[in-house]
Amino acid sequence: MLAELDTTESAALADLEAAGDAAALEAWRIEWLGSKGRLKSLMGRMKDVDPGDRPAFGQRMNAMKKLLEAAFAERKAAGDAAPSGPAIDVTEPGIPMGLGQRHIISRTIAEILEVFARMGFESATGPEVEDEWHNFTALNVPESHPAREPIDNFYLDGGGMLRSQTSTVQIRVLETTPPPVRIVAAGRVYRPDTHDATHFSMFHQVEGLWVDRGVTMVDLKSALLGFAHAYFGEEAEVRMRPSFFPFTEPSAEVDMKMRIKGQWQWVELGGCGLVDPNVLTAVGLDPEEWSGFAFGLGVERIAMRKYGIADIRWLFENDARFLRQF
Ligand code: FA5
Repeated sequence: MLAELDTTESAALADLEAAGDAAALEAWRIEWLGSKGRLKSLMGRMKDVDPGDRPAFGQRMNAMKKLLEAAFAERKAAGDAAPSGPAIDVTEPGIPMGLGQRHIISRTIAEILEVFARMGFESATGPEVEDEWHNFTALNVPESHPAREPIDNFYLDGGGMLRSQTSTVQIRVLETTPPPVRIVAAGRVYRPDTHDATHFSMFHQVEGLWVDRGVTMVDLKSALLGFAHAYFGEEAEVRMRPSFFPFTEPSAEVDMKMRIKGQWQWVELGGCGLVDPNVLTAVGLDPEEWSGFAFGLGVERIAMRKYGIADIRWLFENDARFLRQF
């Protein structure tokens, strides 16, 4: 008889487990714990039990009743917390997974590097956390130069700085690679500029450097023109305006004529020039033997012109609706 109670208890628990909703739970309570339920009728069989076994039977029945009541209370509490009905409708269509894509700036960089690769420029990189030697001193920017002012740079506690230009890579490459070198280096640079439609405090530049024997302004202009034609179309033009950079002599601003909303306009893209003899000397090269050109272009400006983006800030707001267009 006691063994039979074990089987009954297991059956009751299995039934409780199978009760799938509130109505089934209530039906289970009535069937097992109700006033005319199965536990009550089992108690009624006490008279059939040997008088000596009755205390043990009574104790077992009480234990089973407590257990089933506790199990029921637990299930009911869980059911009250959960929403009624099945938790998920497996027949509903799922949420479509959007396919990601490269950011427009990453794509623009890849496109620019590819054009220069076809002109024989290898891709080089340098660190974004730099020292003042690579960002300024070796680039012929003296200690007293205003470009080194703390207000115009992100200096780091404990020394070093976030590079303010990719010209650092010119030095890094020339320090480790004997000429001739012909490289392009793309990457992030940082300046505490106030954000507006054309300025951001983090942006990207593409640096170009060719050091060889007998490199002239003609080579510089034809490399930039070659890029402009390949990237913006055969009608694109390049113009140089005299300018000043400590690390090039002569120096120029480079403009490209581009079609913007159907109108051809001159757009400034960056700086360029022939590598200053002091820079060659700083990296241990003889300026009588070697010469070179360098340029540094703003990637955002190129992307904005190419894709008709009016405000640089839109590029970095991470609004997928905007970025998905490109
Ligand atoms: C330079 O950074 C020089 N290193 C370029 C150079 C390289 C000259 C090699 C000679 C030889 P500049 O500060 O003008 O130059 O910046 C170059 C380009 O970066 C600008 O023409 C512009 O396109 C872009 N740029 C500069 N500041 C910002 C900014 N805050 N936000 C977005 N683009 C910027």
